[in-house]
Amino acid sequence: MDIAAANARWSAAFVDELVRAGVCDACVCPGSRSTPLALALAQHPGIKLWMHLDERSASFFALGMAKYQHRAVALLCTSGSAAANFMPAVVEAHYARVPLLVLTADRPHELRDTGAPQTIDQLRLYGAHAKWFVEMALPEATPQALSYARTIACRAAAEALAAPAGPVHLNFPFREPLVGGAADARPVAEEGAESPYLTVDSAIPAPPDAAVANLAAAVGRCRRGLIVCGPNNGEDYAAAVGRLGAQLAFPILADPLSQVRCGPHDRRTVIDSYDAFLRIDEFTRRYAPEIVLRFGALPTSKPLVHYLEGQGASCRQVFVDGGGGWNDTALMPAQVIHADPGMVCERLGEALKEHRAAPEAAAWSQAWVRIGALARSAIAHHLEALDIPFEGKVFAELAAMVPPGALLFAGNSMPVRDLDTFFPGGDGAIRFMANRGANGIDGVLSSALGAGARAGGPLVLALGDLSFYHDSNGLLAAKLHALRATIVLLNNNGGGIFSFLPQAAYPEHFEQLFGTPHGLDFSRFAAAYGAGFTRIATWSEFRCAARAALPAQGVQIIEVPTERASNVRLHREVWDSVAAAIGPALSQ
Ligand SMILES: Cc1ncc(C[n+]2csc(CCOP(=O)(O)OP(=O)(O)O)c2C)c(N)n1
Ligand SMILES: [Mg+2]
Repeated sequence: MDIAAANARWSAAFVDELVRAGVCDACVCPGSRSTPLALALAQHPGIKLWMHLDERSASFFALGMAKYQHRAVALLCTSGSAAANFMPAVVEAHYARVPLLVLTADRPHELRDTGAPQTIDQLRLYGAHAKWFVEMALPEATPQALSYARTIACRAAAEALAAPAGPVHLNFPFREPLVGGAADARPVAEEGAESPYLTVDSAIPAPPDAAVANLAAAVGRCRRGLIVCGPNNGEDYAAAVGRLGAQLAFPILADPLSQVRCGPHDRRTVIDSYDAFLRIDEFTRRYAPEIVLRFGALPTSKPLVHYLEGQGASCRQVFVDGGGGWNDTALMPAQVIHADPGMVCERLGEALKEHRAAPEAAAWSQAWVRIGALARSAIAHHLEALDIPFEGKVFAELAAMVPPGALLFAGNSMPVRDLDTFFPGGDGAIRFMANRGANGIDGVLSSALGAGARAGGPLVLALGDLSFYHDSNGLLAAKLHALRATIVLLNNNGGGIFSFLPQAAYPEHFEQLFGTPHGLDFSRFAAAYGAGFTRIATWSEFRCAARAALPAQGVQIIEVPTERASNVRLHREVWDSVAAAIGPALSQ
């Protein structure tokens, strides 16, 4: 048997079928064992190849790209520890429901557990984090074997995309010779028809009629209803939920990552400043909901999560999840509806067509909207008067500058929280992203660059210094693939979030264990990767740098130097200003 030809033919059939199933991007890392698949991906005209030198960065790049496009992206590496480097991104893809097609090359079975080089146990390497695992057969060029390769390609793409989307792992053993069959490695379209070898149709379910009727009855009686929109990747239900909130007089507490806070949809009851005013005990005592309709993942805001967890059993909490998941940490009696969120909003709206919000319900909603506006304007006034660098103000400044159609990616730790607190709602359709599946500070740069590589508008990434350092290897992708990005580096020389936590009260080992100052000079990273670099000292310098960076070519890094201890004080001053502004409204 001609092994080289079988490897090439098998890989070409598999890749050809991936393309028919809708895959058009592949992130590939170098190595020998993966050669047949790498060649097939490089030679297929339907595949855009994104070459990466570091598997961890490659996998996060693929994750960001797949997440932005709601489309499966293929990811390939050689055998051994290369495959293990995909683990953090696979974990994030699992929890964030991102369709990743992870292809790992492996030694053939006779070379496993024999001391052969670059050989580890790759079977079910990602454990329960992969939705589906297949140990592929050894390549053969028989019609039946090629049908098998095509079938697996179609099934894998469909499985990765089916709700809840997630990573699929296919392990490919290859025998040598790995090259030499190239003549047969061209796309083998002639072996199949134009359409995919097999199609898989799956859909997110519509809500059961009984659940809608039951909920409509409860909502119809309710005078104090609330909608909470947690992180959700895509604006699929923003219009429907906006309409429902206005119709029912239910305030909508919209996490920026829900895609409901900003956009041209009905935002009359959308509240964007809850993170600041739900810290006020007097407010949370007086404003207790009877029903909460919850969409998306757990909200970013801690005060919001505490508020929801603090509601007693008299509050009916209803979770809507199109992916069949579970997004509740409160362990309270609740109702879960596994159905399409947009459809739930629409069906509920239809069922309550004749319903007119009671005066008490309208007053409840107006009070939330008024207090939300008071909080937002208190924040704006406070920030206006602040002329020193402050991490929160970066997001208010960006809100005034990023154009509709932009992608704003926030790093974990404080950036994503500051985005929540300081980025006001608006008409401009801005896509917000963050890695909130596992909340890691790894892979942020690469995920943003991967998403930005396929985004129509400019990419703005705001992240902390440790997150930047953690994935600085990811910058190479921008150089290799001529990507554009504005990176706002919030440099507080360590982990700023820990200064907000109880650990800060124990100074003896605080800096060593939590603050972790490093003293890195980030301009050197920029120079190494050919990125522009500006360190700002004033807000006018920030605006000037951001204005220049947004339309510029390449990567432009704007460093905002801040200080961890004063950052906590500045945040608390904002919250105090909000409490002072809202106090009179609460005592009325
Ligand atoms: C991979 C990973 N390691 C460790 C953590 C724990 N962690 C959470 S926030 C944080 C500090 C992040 O620092 P930075 O990116 O500078 O943001 P800042 O806290 O200063 O806003 C750490 C280490 C994590 N979330 N992910
Ligand atoms: Mg930091």
